[in-house]
Amino acid sequence: MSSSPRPGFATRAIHHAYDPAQHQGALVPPVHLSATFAFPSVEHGAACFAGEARGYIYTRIANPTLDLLEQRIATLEEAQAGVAFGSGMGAITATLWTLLAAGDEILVDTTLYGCTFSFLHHGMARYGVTVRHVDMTRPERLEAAIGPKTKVVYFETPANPNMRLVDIAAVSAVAHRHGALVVVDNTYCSPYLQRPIALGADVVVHSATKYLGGHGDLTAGLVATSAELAERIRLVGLKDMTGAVMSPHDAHGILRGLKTLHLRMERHCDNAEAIAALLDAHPAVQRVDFPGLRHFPQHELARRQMARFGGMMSFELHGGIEAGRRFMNALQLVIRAVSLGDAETLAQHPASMTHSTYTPEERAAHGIGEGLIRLSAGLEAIDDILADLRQALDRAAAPVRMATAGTTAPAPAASPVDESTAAIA
Ligand code: 3LM
Repeated sequence: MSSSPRPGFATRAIHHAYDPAQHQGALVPPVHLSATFAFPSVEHGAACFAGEARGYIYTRIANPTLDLLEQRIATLEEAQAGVAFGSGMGAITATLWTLLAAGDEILVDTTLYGCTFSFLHHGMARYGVTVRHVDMTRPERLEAAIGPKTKVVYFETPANPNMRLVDIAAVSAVAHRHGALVVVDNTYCSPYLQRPIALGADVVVHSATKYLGGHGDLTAGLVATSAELAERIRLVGLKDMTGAVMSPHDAHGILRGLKTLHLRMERHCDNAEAIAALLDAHPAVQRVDFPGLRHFPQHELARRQMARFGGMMSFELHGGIEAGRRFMNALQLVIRAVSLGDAETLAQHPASMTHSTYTPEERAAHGIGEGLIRLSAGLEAIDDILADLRQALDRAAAPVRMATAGTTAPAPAASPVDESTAAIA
């Protein structure tokens, strides 16, 4: 019998780095709420501060409950170490404050989450860091743009909100040839679907508010990277530059969420595929951006890079933003809310919500349509989600149909579309 070199993903998500026997048999890891930690002697305290002895000092620097979560995200992301933060933006800003200084350049993809975009342009840029966008779906463009001042290459894949994919291995190879570090926001996939470090990236950042927590009841961020970079990010970006420490209560919530990540992600993916098929076949819908659709322009890359196609999608309706408003206001089960990765299916309008940090001109230049709707597939019974979407789509399309038919009759409740013809691969 061969012994397995490493337990499977779900086993590590449930057991890694915790032994009940070391904690009076407690199945669930204790939550260490203490902000500060007692030193056995002045000398030991001084040695801890000097980095000469191991020991907890203060929760903004390290805490046993955060420690366990950091070890869990490290093993799941195939990294050496993790660092926990009070939000995804805490993780992103602390990482970039650590890796960049005045005079350096960061190259970022065309499309980014709204607050990441505004942090770079309205934050970093004020401190002498050059921020330039490059279309990272074309690695040859990165090769042409990268230079000796480029210290960091940064992207999301899939990108929030328009689902563009970036080839992590290809972009990492270009960046490393030029001595730049690669930082990937893996929030949309979670490590269950995609592991950027195994593909060549140096740092993974997460909004753990999303799939990792999974229940919409906490705000948190995580970083996974090498032991050396994690220590720098902890001591510079976390301890001094942001102070964006995670609450031990929230670490407990994420440790609980991680235990079911593999089950939840499978259901998010199942539901998203069925939703995308409905949207793709519905006459009210102009275009669906979902990596699982055979006609999605980067479908082949999605198959190579992601274990499945994820729970996120965006789409535009015929009739643009007005039809989009009618659709969103007609939703009854699906909730109108930002955020993603929750048990509830969520729909939001990026141009007026998550990406309102861009000007209309910037949104146009960055491929974020004014009529785009973003949907996060939840975990509800799929028939109920589809029924709600169908009735809302029919209402969104109703004025167009009435005009065409020259009648004021209400639109039919059920769509005549044959969803079985939709092109999910
Ligand atoms: C959202 N996103 O609805 P926090 N990286 C990505 C993200 O999507 C987010 C963050 C980082 C949304 C939040 S918008 C007001 C609500 C890809 C967050 C930042 O700091 O934990 O929110 O993560 O798209």
